[in-house]
Amino acid sequence: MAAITSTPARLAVFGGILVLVLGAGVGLGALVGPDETEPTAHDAGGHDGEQEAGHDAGHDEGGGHAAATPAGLESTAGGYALHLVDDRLEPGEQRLAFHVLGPDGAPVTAYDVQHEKELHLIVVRRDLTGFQHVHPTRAADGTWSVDVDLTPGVWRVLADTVPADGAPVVLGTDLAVPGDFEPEPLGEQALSSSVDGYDVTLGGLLQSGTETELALTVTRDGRPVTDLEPYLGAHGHLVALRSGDLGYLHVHPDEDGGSGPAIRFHSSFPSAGTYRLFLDFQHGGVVRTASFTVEVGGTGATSEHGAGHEH
Ligand SMILES: [Cu+2]
Repeated sequence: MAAITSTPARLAVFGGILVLVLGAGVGLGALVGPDETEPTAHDAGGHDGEQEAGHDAGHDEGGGHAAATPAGLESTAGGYALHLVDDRLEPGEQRLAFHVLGPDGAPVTAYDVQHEKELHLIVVRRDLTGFQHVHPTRAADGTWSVDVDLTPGVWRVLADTVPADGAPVVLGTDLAVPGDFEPEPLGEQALSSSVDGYDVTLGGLLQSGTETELALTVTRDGRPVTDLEPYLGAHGHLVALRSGDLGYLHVHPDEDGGSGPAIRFHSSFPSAGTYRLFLDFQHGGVVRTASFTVEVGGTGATSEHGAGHEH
């Protein structure tokens, strides 16, 4: 501490701080994902751009603003549109067919690959039950199709994709399934979940407006599972949806992740509130999904303040 006396030493220190700040900015941009910062994604929708600007103006906390608006809230974004061939399907096992329409209105037939697939599709009922993360097949004419299992209610269909020559985009639209709808409550926060004899425990900071690391630890019969298998290029895939509007959060697996028992992810919760998390992991050649309801606290609140604010 006492060593910093000469001007060159101070300059060196300031230089070091500057590099650190710039480094943090680059890292955050990479984690948030290019679609949230890509100007072209907002050029096509002036409304979206204004919303983003409003968020930026209203929040002076550094780092959190980039994730203020979750993805998947719009059926048309960045010049692309999600179009269901039939937006009403009967309950049961059904073939869901759709197009991603490009700026020219024609189905997109060329995509970039992300996580080993051209398109990741989330199909979930609006009460956040019936979650399915599937990978449709594409016909040469750009028609995507996949088998899904439906129950009566309104469903959300979210397509996470990267059209070739375009920015990454997440498009969402509704699908109606007729019949007697029995809404299921989300339930209280639960940081552990059981599926097929596996127990998964969620750890990490559940606070909005900041980059947060989530760790999901998999055990079986009380023993850590250390031989999780790669699935789509990672040892687990996490999807987070906001209750109420089913806003879709970008969640990025830790590059250095091992084969368990802990799988680590980075994300930013855009607001306080209730979220549902879905973890896909593979073990013994089978992909399973563990799900969690979590309550996320407010921006910048201490845990004490947050608890008082929420209850
Ligand atoms: Cu996928």
